[in-house]
Amino acid sequence: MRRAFITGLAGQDGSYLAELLLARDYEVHGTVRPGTNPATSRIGHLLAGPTAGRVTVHGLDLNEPAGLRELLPAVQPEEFYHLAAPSHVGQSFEQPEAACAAIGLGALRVLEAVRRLPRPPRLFLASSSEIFGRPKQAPQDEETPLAPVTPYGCAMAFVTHLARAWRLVHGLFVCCGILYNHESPRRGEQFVTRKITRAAAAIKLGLQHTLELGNLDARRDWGDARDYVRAMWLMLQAPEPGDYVIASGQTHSVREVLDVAFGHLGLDWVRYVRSDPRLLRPAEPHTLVGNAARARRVLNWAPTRAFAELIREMTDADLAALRAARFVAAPA
Ligand code: F7E
Repeated sequence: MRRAFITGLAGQDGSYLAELLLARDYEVHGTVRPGTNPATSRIGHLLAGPTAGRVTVHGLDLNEPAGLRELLPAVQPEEFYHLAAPSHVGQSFEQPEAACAAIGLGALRVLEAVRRLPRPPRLFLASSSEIFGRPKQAPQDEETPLAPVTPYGCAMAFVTHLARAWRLVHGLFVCCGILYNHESPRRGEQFVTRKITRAAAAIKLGLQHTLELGNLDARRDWGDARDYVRAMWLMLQAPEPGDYVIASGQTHSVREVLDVAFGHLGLDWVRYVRSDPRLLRPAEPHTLVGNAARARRVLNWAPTRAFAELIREMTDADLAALRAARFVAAPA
């Protein structure tokens, strides 16, 4: 049985990746923030039933330098997926030092902990389209120069360079996934797609009356998180390590997310959405759209779910969850 290690096990990507690995007969170890209750997190369902004995959860603060170094020799994974990091770009403007330290030093510690093992596992590092910032070319690929414009993007550029250097200098099998936005019903509620799908559902049920948003004209290349974790796994199965852009290749605006989510529930979003200048960011990247040709060619990877279908699925999931919560909360 192969053994994999995932940092950020209870995140959107960590939980889907754990499902994928368990379905392929792996034993999965992973970290969650100390204080997280795994049973009520996104991996709760994996800790009960048939997969329970194959998942081990480690409460570990990755800002604590020695933690991973001490844990890894006992686990000895064959594959290591580093997914834990602050992921909100807007918040990285408010706390740039904390965000850059957690993202940059977090990845560096992983590289060093892995490198010092007697049999270093294959390593996946999550990078982001934010490294391209305001690129001169669209779509972007693995050769596009890095030009980040956000603290988050700068830190991810550092991670991307680290991966390239450690591969070259230390001969590590390390792959860097340059991931464009990826969403799902498990997306955190602070990200714009989920904020919108949840609000549409809450407004439909009369639980909410308005929705405050920032820049409605922002465009992103949005894909499905389940497709993106499959790409991570494929990268570590390839004969050679490398960097891969993982993207849908199409952009949509925040307005289009509103059209699909509210339209799916028969609502006109113009009646409910208010603009809140506090939600505008000091800088936005431009024309971020990815060319995943290398992943298609080398990994045989292709996205399976299109934008509108994904947003409708997220809206349905939020409607069902809110209905269930209301049913539980209501006295019999
Ligand atoms: O914003 C605009 C906002 O926070 C998307 C992370 O996974 O993808 C994600 O970062 C756009 C931006 O994602 C609101 O200004 C308008 O232009 O959903 P988001 P993001 O910043 O693109 C990249 C690839 C990552 O790597 C990150 O980890 O939507 N927007 N109004 C808003 N965004 C938010 N969050 N909230 C609003 O009210």
